[in-house]
Amino acid sequence: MSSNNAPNRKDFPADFRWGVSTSSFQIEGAGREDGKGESIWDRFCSEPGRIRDGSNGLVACDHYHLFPQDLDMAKQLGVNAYRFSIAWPRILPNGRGAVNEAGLAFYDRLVDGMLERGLDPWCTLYHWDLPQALQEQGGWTSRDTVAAFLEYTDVVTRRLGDRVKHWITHNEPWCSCMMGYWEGVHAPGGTSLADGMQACHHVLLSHGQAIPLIRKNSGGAKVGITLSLHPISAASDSPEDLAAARRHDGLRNRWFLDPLFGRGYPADTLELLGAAAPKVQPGDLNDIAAATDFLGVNYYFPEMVADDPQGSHSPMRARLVDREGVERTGFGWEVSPQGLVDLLTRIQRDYNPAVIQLTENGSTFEDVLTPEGRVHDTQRLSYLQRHLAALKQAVDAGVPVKGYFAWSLLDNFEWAEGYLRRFGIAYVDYPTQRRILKDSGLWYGQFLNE
Ligand code: IFM
Repeated sequence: MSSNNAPNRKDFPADFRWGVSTSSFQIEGAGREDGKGESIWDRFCSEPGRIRDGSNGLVACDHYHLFPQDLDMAKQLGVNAYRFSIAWPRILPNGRGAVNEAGLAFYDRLVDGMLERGLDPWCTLYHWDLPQALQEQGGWTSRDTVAAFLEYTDVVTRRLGDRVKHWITHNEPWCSCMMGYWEGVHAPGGTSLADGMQACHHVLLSHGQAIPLIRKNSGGAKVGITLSLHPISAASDSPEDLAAARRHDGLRNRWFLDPLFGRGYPADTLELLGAAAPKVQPGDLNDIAAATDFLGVNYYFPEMVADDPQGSHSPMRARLVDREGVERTGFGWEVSPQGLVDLLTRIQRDYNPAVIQLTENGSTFEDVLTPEGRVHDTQRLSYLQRHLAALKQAVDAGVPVKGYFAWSLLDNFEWAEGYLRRFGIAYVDYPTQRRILKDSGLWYGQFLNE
């Protein structure tokens, strides 16, 4: 099953963290159980045409009820860390105010289940399922949502902070804000650039302001944020394309990294945004730059861009160009293990974080369940092996990556694509909810148990 140049676990430092990654809305289901409130994704799914297969997250992988077997499977794989997220509307069904004890009790059970199995819980506070009640008041475009996030963070970290010692404030602000408030493809479906930028600012602010609170409630915890980042190249060596690549990098990567690392928003990007730039209050940038313990990086694919003088695709006057003749995933994303090396070395060179955690990496392909009950996902297996080899290359080059979390343990609800895209290393047969480790999952288990 394993190719000749597949890496070996022993090639990595002995204390390297090996995990799997999941998120609440994508797997939990139990959408209307035990007092859970409505989230923006519940609402988005109910709007015709938003989700490609017309599905929703009401049942998903039914992890809410089946989590013991999912944790068993993670343990059996041999991972030592399990990344999950909390559904804010389970805890505070109206976003603020009344706390739903049943929601907290579920995460008690989940976290205790991890600890019983020797899995270190890595908790993401926000993986996109904002309470709909807060959206009614503007969602992340409203500064009040920052205060609401702090209230929610306080409740969760006071309850779980004795057992959870790794916290991620936000997952991929680009997706929750830009795809959700500007590009209109994610909940809540907004289409205003200014709203997207304002939402981003509030998300980053809520991250920074949550850090001291988490540290207070969870003694000794390690805290960070996870960004979706892309290595970016120019479509040609022309000065125009090179400048477009730099501009695109400004919005895609530097917009998040610069303020988190204390440099404020990039001046070139701010200038191009013009009136769409966010409103920033005195002290905000200082809060956003709160010291963290690690930077979470999610890597999927590189981007190539060309000059777009009319700015018809982006305010950065850059348009995405498909590199020809390259391997692609089922989503059409370019497969580039070298992109991972390039990205990690660039982050180290330009920002020098003390610790990087690769909190997501994975691929979607058409999977076939054979009559014998196997899934021979050769392409995903190869993707995994080659990205681990690239990771080793980065570690050997001195990049301080300390952990890898495969996205995802299970096939799940892939947002606007519904259940059409399978990212799991375990196949989920949705009608029966049976889980079947794919060849990629079986190999990951072998690798981990070497
Ligand atoms: O499924 C998503 C996840 O929720 C966030 N990162 C990217 C994954 C694949 O698209």
